[in-house]
Amino acid sequence: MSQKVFFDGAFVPQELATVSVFDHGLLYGDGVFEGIRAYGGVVFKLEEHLDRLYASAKTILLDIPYGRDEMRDIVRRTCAENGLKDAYIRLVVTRGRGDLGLDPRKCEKPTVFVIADKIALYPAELYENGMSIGTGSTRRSRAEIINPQVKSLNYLNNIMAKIEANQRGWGEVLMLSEEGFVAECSADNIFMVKQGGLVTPAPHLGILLGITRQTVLELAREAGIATLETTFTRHELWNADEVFLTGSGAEIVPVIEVDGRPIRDGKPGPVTRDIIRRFRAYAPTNGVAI
Ligand code: PXG
Repeated sequence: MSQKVFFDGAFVPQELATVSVFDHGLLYGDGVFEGIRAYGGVVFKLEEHLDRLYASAKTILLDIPYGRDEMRDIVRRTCAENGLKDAYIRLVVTRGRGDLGLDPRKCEKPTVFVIADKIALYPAELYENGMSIGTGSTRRSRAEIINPQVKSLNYLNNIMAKIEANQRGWGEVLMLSEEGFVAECSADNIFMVKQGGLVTPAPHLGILLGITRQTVLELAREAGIATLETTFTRHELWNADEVFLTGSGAEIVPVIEVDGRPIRDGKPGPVTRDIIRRFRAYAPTNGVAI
């Protein structure tokens, strides 16, 4: 059965969900998106994803043609139309069809589409055994260039870094801030464990404020695990007790090696395992029912 995609106001078979070659999302990466998961019939943290979507759109002066209630409903219905209870949802709003100049005023109306599908980003084995990562030479851009807090369609910065990971055989790539501090990975936030507490780069370091990151910080605090958002270098990361990544697609992935340095004994650690366990128990209970 063909998958149904919400595309500009209707559910259409995926073959018919096609964007114009004049769409500025395609021509210029002019648009915003969200990657969301559903667990057991609950769209995880949908309100938080909608907050971020509308905030990203506001910053780039893009008027989303649906109100929040409509958008919430569209996401739920896209899962329902495809009979999905566990899903990976991609919500995209582009500037829409314009002419060949980059002026957004030429675009008639934003294009909106929502896809609900299944993905397993990484093999199950990786969550057990951990991942090796390394630092890319591509830095995260500062807010005045392309603001990492805006989840825009302009991902070339991250893709350039991901290409380095592919070339070097790393599962993910660490990206530093312009000043050389640990920032985040191409599609995930990063945490380290020091003396039993969690440490993660502070928002000002040029990171996307991940919803999984925020969830992990909250789960840790509830469990009495100390948390700190701060500035640190790779020296501190290489010498951490544990390292893990967080993201809607990746969920929580243990990291066992960074830049050829094994993290402690090179095996996923107990705090990471505990956080994964807490996250898996929490996720299906927190969000909006399909
Ligand atoms: N940093 C960046 C740069 C991201 O793109 C995250 C952190 C994690 O944020 P959330 O809110 O998901 O915890 C992201 C996530 C994917 C995928 O398939 C994920 C993202 C973008 C593209 C693909 O996992 N964003």
